[in-house]
Amino acid sequence: FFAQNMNAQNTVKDTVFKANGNPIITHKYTADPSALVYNNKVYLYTGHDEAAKGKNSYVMHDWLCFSTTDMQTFTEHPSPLSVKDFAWAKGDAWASQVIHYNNKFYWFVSISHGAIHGKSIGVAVSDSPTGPFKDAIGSALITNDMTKGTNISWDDIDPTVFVDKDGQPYLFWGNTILNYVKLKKNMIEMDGPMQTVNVPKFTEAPWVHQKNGWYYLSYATEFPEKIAYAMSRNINGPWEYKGIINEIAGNSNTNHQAIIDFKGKSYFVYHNGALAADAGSFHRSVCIDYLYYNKDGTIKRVIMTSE
Ligand code: FUB
Repeated sequence: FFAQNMNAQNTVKDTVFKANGNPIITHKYTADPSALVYNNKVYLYTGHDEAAKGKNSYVMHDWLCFSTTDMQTFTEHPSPLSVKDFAWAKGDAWASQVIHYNNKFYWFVSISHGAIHGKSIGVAVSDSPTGPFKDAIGSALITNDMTKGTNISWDDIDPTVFVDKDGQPYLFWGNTILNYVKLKKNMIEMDGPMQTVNVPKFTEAPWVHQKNGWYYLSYATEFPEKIAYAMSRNINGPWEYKGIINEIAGNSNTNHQAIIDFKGKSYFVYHNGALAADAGSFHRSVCIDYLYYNKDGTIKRVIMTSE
């Protein structure tokens, strides 16, 4: 299943590792992946595009969970979290991430607030990576009222949590403006002031990971979206922009990535609109390709594969 082809521009092509090829989930439309490595498994958490055929807007009611031991066969677990689990919210199960911390699993979600205009960040918690999850706060962690940096109602979306070497968790999130804040070790309260990160042409979908002493901040840039990234020696920056990781995701305007290492290999998890000819921006599908680093820590371009 595996072939690799590097060209002069330092790109990697033809990375194939799944029995059924990309997209990896074909019985449902899946979007906004996040991935968690835990106990020799990868847990893949996704959004769920349910718009009727031909409807050009997001219809997203719940989040999905899959696991794999080999990155080839993915097992779906019963839908572990939905908008209904947040009594204060009213809809829109947008991008999310699950993080393992102090023997609990915290699911940070983007969701529309029922009383406050705009999108918010909520948190659910479970003792198991597959749930059941329950609302950890009973209200939003971040609302549109707290961050008035833009005129848009969807600027408080796309949470990603990174735990630094000293155990300190950080929440990054945003659209147009990239915010971050320290979290208390209970994961459900802020521990200090909200700050912003200045990276070029930030649209949304931040993801923070660390490898070989470098911190990586990848994000969706421009619109239609590509995934770009910056590197730093410190979680608080300064972040140095390093370029594009992958191009516009075919016929999907959005792109949304997770980056993990598992069993000695690095993976780029993302979505595109490639499941059906008429799929596209509101009928997205999660894909996975290998990710390769250069000796200086920079990331080689991912060329999306369908194999
Ligand atoms: O899926 C809804 C929104 O589209 C997500 O929150 C963004 O990252 C973009 O993928």
